[in-house]
Amino acid sequence: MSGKIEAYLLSKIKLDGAIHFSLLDPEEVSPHEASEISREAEKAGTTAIMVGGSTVTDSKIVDVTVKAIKSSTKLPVILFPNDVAGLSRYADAVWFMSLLNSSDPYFITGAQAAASKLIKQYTLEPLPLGYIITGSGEAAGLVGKAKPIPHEKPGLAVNYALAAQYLGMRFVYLEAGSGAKEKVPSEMINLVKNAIEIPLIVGGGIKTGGDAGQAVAAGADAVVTGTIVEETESVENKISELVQSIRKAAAKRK
Ligand code: 1GP
Repeated sequence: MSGKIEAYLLSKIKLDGAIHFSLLDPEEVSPHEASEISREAEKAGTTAIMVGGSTVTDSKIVDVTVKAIKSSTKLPVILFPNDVAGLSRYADAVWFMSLLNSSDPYFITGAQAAASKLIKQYTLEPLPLGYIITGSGEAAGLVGKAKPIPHEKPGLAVNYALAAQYLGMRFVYLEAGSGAKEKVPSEMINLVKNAIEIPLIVGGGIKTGGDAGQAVAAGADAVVTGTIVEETESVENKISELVQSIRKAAAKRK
């Protein structure tokens, strides 16, 4: 059963061709910074704010961050949890994600079972997502005990992405890891996009409009950036650069 955040995301993808998500790590930005960044990100045309980090252990920090974001923007807040502690009742939705290429069942179905009642109680909209870690994987790969898919083996990513679709998941996320030096390669994005019918999200190491445009030209329906938004002087200018480049690349694809 799909809800209103999913409908909103799908309609924005239809309208703009491809979309941008701003990811904020509650352990890296203060609630005040999160609220300022989100305000500027909304002006610049980001579609939603994602909140999460690989090492969150206290949900209170997620609560205060989400509340701060909610006070400054009307954009939906979608949780991107590393574990049950990544949940907050103040968000709109949660990527209900399974790390498909983890070597530990906890990250495939265990954490999901542990979190499910809380998600219901908090009335968070679950967005079923197949999460696939590639390349260096960075902290997400280590924490999630992933066996990251080598960038030179794009066909393996297709196998997982198709499996995600056949399991009924409604989004696929190809993740190179936050701060990755090597982004998900275009060939991998392209092969996965051509194989699946559900929206494809790409993230990890994307820093410029050029990087984001390249991912969309290869087939990404959504691009996530985290680190660059935290590092940049002018969030509005940087996100605007990313969003414009994403829309341009999507328009060329049509
Ligand atoms: C991490 O894909 C996201 O989960 C974003 O990565 O921090 O490198 O933008 P960056």
